[in-house]
Order: sequence, then C-alpha cells, then structure tokens
Amino acid sequence: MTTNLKSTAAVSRTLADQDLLRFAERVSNAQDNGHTIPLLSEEIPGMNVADGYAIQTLLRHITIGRGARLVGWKIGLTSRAKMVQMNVFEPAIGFLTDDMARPENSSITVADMIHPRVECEIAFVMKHALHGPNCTKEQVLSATDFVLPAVEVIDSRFEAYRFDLCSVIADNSSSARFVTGGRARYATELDLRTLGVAIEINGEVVATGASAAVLGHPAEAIAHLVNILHSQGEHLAAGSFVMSGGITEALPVKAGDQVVARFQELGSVAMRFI
Ligand code: 0L1
Ligand code: MG
Repeated sequence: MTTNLKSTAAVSRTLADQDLLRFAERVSNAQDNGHTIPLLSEEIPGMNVADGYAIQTLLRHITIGRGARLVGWKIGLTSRAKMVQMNVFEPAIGFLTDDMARPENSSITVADMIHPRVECEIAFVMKHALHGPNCTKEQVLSATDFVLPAVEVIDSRFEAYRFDLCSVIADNSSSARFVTGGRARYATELDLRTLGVAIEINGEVVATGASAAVLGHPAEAIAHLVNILHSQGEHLAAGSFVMSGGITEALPVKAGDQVVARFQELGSVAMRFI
C-alpha cells in the first residue's frame, strides 16, 4: 500500500454546533465512565468524516480544559490487517494526552476500559514542526528526532467494538492508553520498512508482522497524519510524540494478561493488565 490514500477529512461538516457539542460530551462521559454508547451515526445518519473530526476537536478541548496536556497524535487503521479487522478502509487520526501514558512494566487497570485491545506501533518524536497539505515521507524522516517502540491500548466506546469511520473519529480513534519502552534510535540508522515485530500474551506469540504493513513505511503514515491535521487547521508541533499505527491486527486483553511486544532493533515493551 502506498501514498494514494483516500482521505475524506477535508469535506464540509453537516452537523449543527449544538449537535457537535452534545456528541463530544457524550463521548467524553463514555470515556470517563468506561461505558458504551450507540453509534453516533445511528442518531444522525447523514453525519460525515468532517463532523467526526469536529467532534474530536471539541473532545480535545474538553480534555485539555480539564487539565490534560496534549503530547502528540496517533494515526490508526494504517495496515491492511487493521482495516480488514474493523471493515474500515481509511486511516483516522486522534490526539494523545499525558494522562493516557503508562510506564513500561506497569500494571494497567482494565476496570476503567470497556474492551481494550493492544497494538504494536513505531512511535516518532519530532524535532521540527511539520505542516500539510503535501507532507511527504522524506519530510517526516528529516523532521524526526528519534523513533521508539510503543504499544497502544485502544478501547472503542461503541457497543460490540463496531463502528463506522465518522463515529470512530469522534471517539478519538479509540485512543485510551499507550506505553513506550525499548530503545530510542535515530530513524537514519534503521530501515523502517523492514522492522519485524512479535507480540506475546502470557508467553505465547499471538501475532507477528513487519513495519512495511503500515502504509508501506511508517513515515508515510505520519505524513498522512500531517495532511489530515492540515485539513483540520492544525499542524504537527516540534516535540510531538506520534504513533504510526498498528503493524498487526489489534489483540484483545483482559485482567491477568502479561503482554510483551518485541521489536527488531528497538527492543521490547512490556506491561500487565489487572
Ligand atoms: O489505533 C488504531 O488503529 C485505532 C483506530 C481505529 C479504531 C479501532 O480499531 O479501535
Ligand atoms: Mg493504534
């Protein structure tokens, strides 16, 4: 898969301001209380991707207004395995705040989540800002300070972990927690297309993959994220932490599970769920 990706992020929104705010508050409550909500598009079937991002922006303002700090962004639905798993075939971005971060080797509580899943991702830390609309993989690589291995814990707030693109975007693309670890490396020292990853749950390898699964190259996914940010009137700031998307399908976890993600060249990231 290469650059010719569909992005419908630049279409015009259709929902009235009061509906956008009502939905943002509904998602925020569901995230805080760990309870499910029906698909937003079931209530207003005409809503589109731009409405989803407008709700996500309001959710970000609500979250930051309560004291959380924006640390970066993520892009998801970037590998074929993830797209097929969720039956959604366009990448989506979300914001990351400091309260989502969990230390490596820590115990992550599942009681405040609904149906958590884990994903192995290559994360980028930016030394320079990037602006769309035509950001390229090469620009991403020269703006990158270093890369490091990460596990994203995602958790959809929609019933039965089923959603459409506009609803999942409104739910901050299922962002919940993230863990970094391993070894930070300069991107120039690695071939970021060919890094292998294996994820173990309770000592058993449950999925393997290679980083090219992420849009052919994880930096391509970051470029796509920058271009979606541009369509939302945003840019990627210097110092941002950015996750490029799951290399394999997402794997469900439950209390008692011990997870270790092993990344070629980058080391491992471990955590347990309680
Ligand atoms: O990070 C992700 O890949 C999540 C994006 C889509 C939503 C999901 O799979 O829960
Ligand atoms: Mg992810």
